[in-house]
Amino acid sequence: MQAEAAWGVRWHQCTLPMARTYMEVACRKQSLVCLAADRSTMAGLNQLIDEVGQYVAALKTHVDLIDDWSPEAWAEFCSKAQEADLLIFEDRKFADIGGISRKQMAGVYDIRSWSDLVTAHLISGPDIVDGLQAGWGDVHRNGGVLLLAQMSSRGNLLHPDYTDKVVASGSAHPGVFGFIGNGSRPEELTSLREKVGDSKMIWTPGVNLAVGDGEMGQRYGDPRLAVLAGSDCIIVGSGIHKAERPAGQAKAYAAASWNALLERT
Ligand code: 5BU
Repeated sequence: MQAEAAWGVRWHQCTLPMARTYMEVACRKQSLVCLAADRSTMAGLNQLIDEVGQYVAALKTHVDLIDDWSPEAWAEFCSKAQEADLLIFEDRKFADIGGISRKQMAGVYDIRSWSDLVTAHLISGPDIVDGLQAGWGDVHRNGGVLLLAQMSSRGNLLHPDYTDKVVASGSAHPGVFGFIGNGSRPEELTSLREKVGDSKMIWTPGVNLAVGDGEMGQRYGDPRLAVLAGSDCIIVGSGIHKAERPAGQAKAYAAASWNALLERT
């Protein structure tokens, strides 16, 4: 299916190159799933690509939680992800001033050289987005920033007035790919979508086919309801990587999210 037909108004208004790339990958895979690949070994991560790569559009990583990380093993993992037509999204949650965020894109992990997307808090002000974009620019690559407008965990401090300020500032910035919204609460997502309009993505963690409370304050909402409320990508971790049969679960999340997109459009 053509991306324009599947995404409707979002395709027309969300013109950032990385957003268009994502929407096309999602169409090829018929999946709005970003797998939160929270495995702590390189073998575990590579296995996930083999098992579920065909059912997901992006991989979300936490590069600093891997026990046996090495630059060579990571480079291999990233090429494997590219071959499987997956965007790579490092959920680094940058939060420092612009100049330091730029430097943090380099360093041991060299996030700027392999990430297509990263997350950032706007707590330090809007220059963080320029810093992160400068980081990609330093290695002549393009990338997009997802700003945390909401979080899925209980008791978080991203209150509605803070969300409004993040949306107002981020919506105007071409380096902002979109916003993280709370996938566990469709009503919060509906109101976030109203504020954001159609020109930016909303990606949502806190999604699971088994809704309710998760470990350590995590909360889960239903994938279909998240997409109908305005989410453009459901971020699913343990629902897939801890399942007995990850491929079967990934397929189910892909179908739920893709059918909901078609229903929404
Ligand atoms: P889970 O296993 O589906 O609960 O994994 C959720 C992932 O999304 C995990 O990697 C978190 O770091 C990430 N996450 C989240 O759960 N909630 C948030 O608000 C943000 C990220 Br931002």
